[in-house]
Amino acid sequence: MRSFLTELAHVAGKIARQHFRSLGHQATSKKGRNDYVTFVDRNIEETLSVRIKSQYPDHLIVGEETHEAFGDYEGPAWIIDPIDGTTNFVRGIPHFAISIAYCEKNFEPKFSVIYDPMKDELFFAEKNAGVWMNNERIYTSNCKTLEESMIACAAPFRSMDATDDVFAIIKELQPQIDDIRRAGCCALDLAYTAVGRCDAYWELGIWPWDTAAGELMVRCAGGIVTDVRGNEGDLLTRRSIIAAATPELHALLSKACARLQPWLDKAPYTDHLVALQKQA
Ligand code: LIP
Repeated sequence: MRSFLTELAHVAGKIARQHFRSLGHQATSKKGRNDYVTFVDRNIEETLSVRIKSQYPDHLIVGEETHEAFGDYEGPAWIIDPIDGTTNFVRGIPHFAISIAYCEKNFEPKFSVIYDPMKDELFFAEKNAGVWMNNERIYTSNCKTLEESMIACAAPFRSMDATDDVFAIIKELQPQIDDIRRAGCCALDLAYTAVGRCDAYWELGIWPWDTAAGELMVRCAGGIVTDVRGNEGDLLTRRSIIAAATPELHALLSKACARLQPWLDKAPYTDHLVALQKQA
């Protein structure tokens, strides 16, 4: 599985590199406010789906651009983000990634890969085994306090309703921590938390394809991942995330982010994959 995932990541990365900084405006369309999709996203997702289906015809594929109906499906599934950080990609900022998670059953990731094609960094995780960056075993930092922490996060960019709460959290945190980063690629925020470049990451508004691969990575590297209410499971309904290097830092960050909890009961955060499927 490791070599298959690595091959998928490299094939996808090659396509992304070929088209980086060569997209005209016509090549970009918007699914919503600040929600870009390019033919490159679609091309990569299609290429990955064809390769996966030729090897595993019965497996389900849940991709950012196209997802099959899954009903009560509990079998093997692949969760794919062909380009996480599409806005960076479209603007020529070399910080985006291909994110692929393989779930053997119940949508619980067992293997995952995140590939940054511009820096040629490949992060691979296997449940109960560990995480590697370009074949080197990696671990989260041992950071337990806010004072020493570098914390990745996101500013609201599609739905703006929670903006005041998100910036209130940043305002409270910033004087207490080392610094924040808003780099625009959830998958790499999680990979960087796994490798100890960042100590934690939080965001409201994520989708399973943004987080599936990276969640496994942070856990396998020794960290903790939940939503803003402290729930660990339910990948398919997750719309928020707090990932941290240690339980201590996770607890401090969860407390700081508590004001986000009520948003999970409000639109658009009540939209999640299971709910959307029921509406369809
Ligand atoms: C998104 C980024 C965004 C980040 C999200 C997600 P997508 O990628 O653009 O900055 O906050 O978590 O990673 O969905 O546009 O490829």
